[in-house]
Order: sequence, then structure tokens, then C-alpha cells
Amino acid sequence: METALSNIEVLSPGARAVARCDIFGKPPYSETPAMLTRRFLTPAHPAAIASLQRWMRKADMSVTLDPLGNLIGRYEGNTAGAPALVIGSHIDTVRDAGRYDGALGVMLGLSCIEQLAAAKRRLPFAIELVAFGDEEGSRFPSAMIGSRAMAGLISDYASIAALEDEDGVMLADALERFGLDPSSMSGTARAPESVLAYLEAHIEQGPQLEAEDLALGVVTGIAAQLRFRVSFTGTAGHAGTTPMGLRQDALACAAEAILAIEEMARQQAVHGAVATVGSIDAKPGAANVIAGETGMSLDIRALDGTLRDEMARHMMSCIADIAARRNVGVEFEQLQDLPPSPCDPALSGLLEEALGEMGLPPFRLASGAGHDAAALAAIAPMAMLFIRCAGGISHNPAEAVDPADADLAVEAMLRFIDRLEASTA
Ligand code: HGY
Ligand code: MN
Ligand code: MN
Repeated sequence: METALSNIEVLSPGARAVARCDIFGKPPYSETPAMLTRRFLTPAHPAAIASLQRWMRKADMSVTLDPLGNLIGRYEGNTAGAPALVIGSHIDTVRDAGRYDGALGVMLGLSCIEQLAAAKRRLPFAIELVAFGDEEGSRFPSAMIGSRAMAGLISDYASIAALEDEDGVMLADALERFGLDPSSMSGTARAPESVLAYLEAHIEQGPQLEAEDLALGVVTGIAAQLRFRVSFTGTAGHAGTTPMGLRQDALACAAEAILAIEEMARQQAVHGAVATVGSIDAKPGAANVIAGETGMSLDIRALDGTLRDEMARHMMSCIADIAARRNVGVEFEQLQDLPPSPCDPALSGLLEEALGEMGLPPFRLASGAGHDAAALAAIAPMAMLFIRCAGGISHNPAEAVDPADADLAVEAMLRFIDRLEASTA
């Protein structure tokens, strides 16, 4: 049963977070009614910001929007201007997304602060709730723009401003239409001393917690990622008259490369490595024309950065051999390079103690999925809490979370805050 905005306050903190994600699953918080898609700086993004701002202000937070459209709610500590525990995640989604990837972490943080505000409780540190506008990279060909900028990891803003979406809209123009000034993007970077620690709660997006029959888990670290666009250039030709032996078929070449990539990743799966070709386009894209050009994504991940790099080198060499044998050209454009990001042991220990107080085991697991926490780790110690999701399914409208698990997550986060307060005394 869907909960209307009006009576959301009567729900438990976790159920309220889940209900808010459900509300965000439809227009105006989605670009289309048919499926949940909320990409960076599309009209669904300001709609989400408007509701989050209202909820944040009602929970005694001051609200700011930074130059890259990240929404920041600040719950002051008992001394103004104190460094902040930042609790964050992303509010953008992939296409045809689930409702909880990203948004749940923001809504759980909101529920925590609502609890603190209701108790009129102030801490020796501030708490900032951040809703990052772009983590997925589902509109522009670069991911985690908001959190990488906040962490001071972006040096070339001109190339960020010039990024174009599939309709040829530049990021700078999209920012201006949103009411932001592209020339001030570098102002997104935070002074490291203003961030005490970073905590991100997120659905696991995998099957381990469900297999262990656990609601919550403590993340040990985030896998390293490399992302490429691979372009093949052959010769377009007539499907009926070009002999098989004389073809330079860019699409058949991509197909052979995709299967080779899958096989190479399978051989490294035992070390926790994965590789994915998630999107492909072919030109001219006609049934009776041999494809002259194809472009595909290549996403390579491993918990170990050296293995990630070795896999990438091996895959690119193998793809180049396939293309050469087929007399097809190939180019690799690197779009993303995220090193492995270990969680801070001391902060993770506070999360484990919080779970222990609740009678829950401190189940530890690594994250194959990327998160904004990987960027924030550059300027502050970070910890992540995983919440079970049904079947481990994610990046899929079938994503589902049990409100009872979300209640446990809010309790664990509040206990984490208690222990962080005790550790700063
Ligand atoms: O790709 C990822 O791991 C994340 O969902 N952006
Ligand atoms: Mn995602
Ligand atoms: Mn996510």
C-alpha cells in the first residue's frame, strides 16, 4: 500500500524512509510515469530537491544547494560552525531504476536527523545530510561528479562543463537552466577540516545479506572501477551483396569482443573481478546494412586495484587482436578511474559496536558497487552500512527493501552517532 505524503509522519523512521523512496518513484520525481528515471539536472531532480528541502527545514536543518546541484541540509551541533558528520548518498538513478539505490541512504539520514530534532538533541559536531545529484553518470558520460567535486578530486572543470548528454545538451547549459552558475563549479570542493567523517547507508545491491538472513552489514571497502567507451570502425556495406569473407563488420567485431571480455572476467571471478558491456550502439543501424561503426561501454571492477589494471590491459590487448584480425579499427576512451576505497577501520568499528548493542552480528562485506563514499574518502574517514534488498536485485524496478530492515538501519545509525559522540568527548 503506497503511503501518501500527508500521513508519512505517523510511520516509524525506517518505514518513513522507505515510503519517501516510494513517493520518489513516480512523477514529478521521475522523468516518466512508465519507469523510474531521475537523471542529473533533468526536471525530476529539482522536484526531488524541493521536497527534500521542505523535509530538511522541518527537521531544523539549514539548507544550501552547492554549485553542482548537491543539496546539503545542516543540523547544527552545540557550537555553531563545528565540523560535520556528513551522511549522504545520491538521488539520481539509472534508467528504469529501483526506488532505493541512493535515495534510501538520503531518506535514512533524514529519519535520523528528524529523531535528533524531535528530541531537541545537539551534538559536539554538526550533521550534514547530502543528496548528491550525479552518482550514476546516467545522463553525462562521467559519474560521481557531485561527490568527486565535493572531495576536490576534479581539476579540469572545463571538460566537465563540456560534457554532453545523448541529446547534445552540455552540462554547463544544463546547470544554467537549473539556475546554477557553471563558472562557480570549483566552489563545490569542501575544506577537509570541515568534515569530521562520512557515513553512507545503501542497499547492498547483492545477495550476501539475504543469504546470511541478516538485515544489515558493515562494508569493508569499495571495489576499484575503470570505465571505457570502446569504438570499432569497419566499413558499412550491403547486407545482400557483400561476401562474408570481404566484410569489415564493426558489429560482429564488437560481438566477438564482448564474449571474449566475458570469458576473461569469468577466469578472474574467483578474485572478485567483474567486467560488463552494458550498452552498445551501431551505425547506421539498419537491417540490410553491415554496421560500419559501433560503440560500446566497458566497465571493469576488482577489489584489488592491481588486478583491475592487469585485467584492463589484457582485455584491451585481446580486443585489439580481434579487431586487427577482422581488419576493423578500434579506439579506447577512458571515462572513469576509481581506485579501491577501503572503509575507515575505526569508524567501521563504531558501526560494528552499534550492531553489537542491537544483538546483531558485525557481518562484514565488500562493495562491488561504486558509491559516493569512495570519493568522500579522499577528505574524511568513511564508513558504509549495507541494508538487505530482496534477492540482491538492483538497477531494476524490482528493487525492494523491508521497512523493518530500514528501522534497524536508523537505529544502527543513531547508535553510531552516539558512539561517535562518545569518541569525540
Ligand atoms: O555503478 C555503480 O556501481 C553505481 O551504481 N553507480
Ligand atoms: Mn546505482
Ligand atoms: Mn547507488
